[in-house]
Amino acid sequence: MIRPTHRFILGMTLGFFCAVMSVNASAQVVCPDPPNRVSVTVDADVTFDPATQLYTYRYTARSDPGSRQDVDGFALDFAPPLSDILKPQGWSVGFFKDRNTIDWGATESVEEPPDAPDTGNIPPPKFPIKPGEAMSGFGFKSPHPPGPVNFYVTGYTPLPSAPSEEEAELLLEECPQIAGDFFALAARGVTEGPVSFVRVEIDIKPGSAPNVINLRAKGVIPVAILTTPTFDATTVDAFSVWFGPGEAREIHQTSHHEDVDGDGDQDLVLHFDTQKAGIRCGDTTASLTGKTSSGQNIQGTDAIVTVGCK
Ligand SMILES: [Ca+2]
Ligand SMILES: [Ca+2]
Ligand SMILES: [Ca+2]
Repeated sequence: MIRPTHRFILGMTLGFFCAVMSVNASAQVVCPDPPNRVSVTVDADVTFDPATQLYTYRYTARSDPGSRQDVDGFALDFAPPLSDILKPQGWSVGFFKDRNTIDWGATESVEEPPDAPDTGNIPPPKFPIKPGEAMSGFGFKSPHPPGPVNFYVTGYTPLPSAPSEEEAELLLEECPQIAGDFFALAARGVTEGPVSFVRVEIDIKPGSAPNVINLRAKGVIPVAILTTPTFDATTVDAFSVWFGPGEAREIHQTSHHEDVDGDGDQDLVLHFDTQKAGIRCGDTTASLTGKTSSGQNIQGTDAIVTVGCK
């Protein structure tokens, strides 16, 4: 299958270089919307079968009535392996090569009449998720229990056709927001999916609650990993830790031990660049992922309140 990124770039390439019926050959650039003008929630239904020791995950993606595009892509992070993968009618499924993300795409297109003009665009998907509608039929089985995972959605965007290579280049120059990495372009959220992490307790901004994150601030966000009767936070490898959707690294590539919650044991304190953490307006949680010195994956989540939004 073709991943959304590739679908998108393919659309652009075709749009640029195919002969087009253009009535407006002026160099005026009108930027198309990036493929993320969608607001989607994803409900997970998870059941466990003791006989097979497998969890069955079923997803329903619901596009808000205010979405401005039809949803044509849905991707989800997971801990491998997956089996018995399901897809809705007219959708195909694939995986990103360099990360554990499964990717469904509404790849079946509407049939266009044979005499339709060639605009160079990929025809619209036949079975998208339209604004205000929901789609089920995404699913798989996994040996791993549910935990919070990121999902990513894309919207269908017809691209303008450029009558010449120069104007195509101008379009890319003027509209950098329409091309790029799938994970940077896609809208995203958090749902339940298979995780193989040990859950750890974290405290964003130790000593303060609620954890107000000013997204305009150029500062750092302190995050403590707490030591509990079952987890020794001082075993965490600070170099392995990343925080937030932007996967920020510890700003000093170091950490210090401190009893931040005053319960007598040493916790681990890390600092992350606010801007690099990639937290977005309206996010209500932020997560931290890393490894212990013995290689065990860990993940922790804490509540946040965002301010400094436009
Ligand atoms: Ca706090
Ligand atoms: Ca403790
Ligand atoms: Ca402590």
